[in-house]
Amino acid sequence: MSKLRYSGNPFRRIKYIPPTKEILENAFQKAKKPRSRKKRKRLSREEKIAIDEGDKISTIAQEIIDKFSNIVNQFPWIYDIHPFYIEICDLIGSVDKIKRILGRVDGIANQIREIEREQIAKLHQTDHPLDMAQIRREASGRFSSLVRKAGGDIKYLIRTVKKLKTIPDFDIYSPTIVVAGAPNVGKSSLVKEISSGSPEVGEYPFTTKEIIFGHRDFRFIKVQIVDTPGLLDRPFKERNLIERQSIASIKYIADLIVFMFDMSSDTTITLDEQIHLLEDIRKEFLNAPTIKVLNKIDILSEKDRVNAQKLFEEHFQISLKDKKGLEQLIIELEKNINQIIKEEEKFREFFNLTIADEFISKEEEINYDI
Ligand SMILES: Nc1nc2c(ncn2[C@@H]2O[C@H](COP(=O)(O)OP(=O)(O)O)[C@@H](O)[C@H]2O)c(=O)[nH]1
Ligand SMILES: [Mg+2]
Repeated sequence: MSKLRYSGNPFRRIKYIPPTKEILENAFQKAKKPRSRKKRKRLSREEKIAIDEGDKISTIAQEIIDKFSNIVNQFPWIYDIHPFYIEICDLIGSVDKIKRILGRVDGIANQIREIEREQIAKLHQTDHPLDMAQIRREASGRFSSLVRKAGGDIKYLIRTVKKLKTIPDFDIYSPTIVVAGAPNVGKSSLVKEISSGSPEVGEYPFTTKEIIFGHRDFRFIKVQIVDTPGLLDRPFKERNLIERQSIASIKYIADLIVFMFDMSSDTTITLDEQIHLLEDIRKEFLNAPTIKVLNKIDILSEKDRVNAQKLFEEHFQISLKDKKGLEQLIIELEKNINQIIKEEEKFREFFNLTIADEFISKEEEINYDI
């Protein structure tokens, strides 16, 4: 992927979309104020009135055109939006509908310009002040009905943008670790433990589900850590369309999956089901390597831990409660992140760097105090 213009949530750049009622009110209000009066002394009364009425028409037209153009210009250019945000945008509303609406809004601005021209031409064809006022009123009427026609469209934009802005600011040029596993295994605890600062809780606005974003600097690489409660914790076949689509959007940002197991009596789904869930996630997130983590070893018997060795093969055993095993896990995360940065073109291009191998193989010298 070539470099995109926006990092973070591209919809947050949209500052304000005024409702059509406000656009009209402001435009008419502005037209009430008299324009400059210079160089008018030698003109006849009729000529002055024609100029005034023409000014009013142009002021209203210009105000409406400015507002409509501003709406269109505030939207990020579709080719500059990361697929993660496109996918979510399609869940919240419809990317196609937004495109069509912006096209219509742009079209209306052009029509307003056209009406302005027509009505001003008419002004010059009469010498009667009453006719002139009538021509201006006719212009106002035509502007109003055109703008009102866009009312529903603009309302849709306002509503959709409000929701779009609640999506977290995700940095598309930072590698992302996604934490998955059954409910209650300790996903949120892990994100909290390994993030610096407190994770940001955002929303997937189309469901009641949230998305939790944390960050951690692995030396000079800023990594995002994501927890998606209620999304990556149940078998995929049980999901509805919206949840499946949400998972599809996460696929675009997941570079590394941490899958957590719980063998304690806390567990909400059986170990077999947890293993199935992992298989599901592996299938779904084909391009992201998975690191398996067994949590809560503080309340596991030695027998369980030995069993886990057989069951999960290569995996990490930790206790978030006792802060055990975290150093090794973090070293493994960093190793994987370095590898991903080296291999993934999107990061290589952005960082524009070649990480020297000797830099990567020095983990043992670093103090992983957390
Ligand atoms: N005994 C023990 N409890 C833990 C450990 N990690 C998390 N928990 C508890 O497990 C419960 C669920 O943790 P949470 O992080 O919310 O899990 P999530 O649902 O996967 O996000 C909480 O009550 C935690 O305090 C651990 O290492 N040992
Ligand atoms: Mg949680």
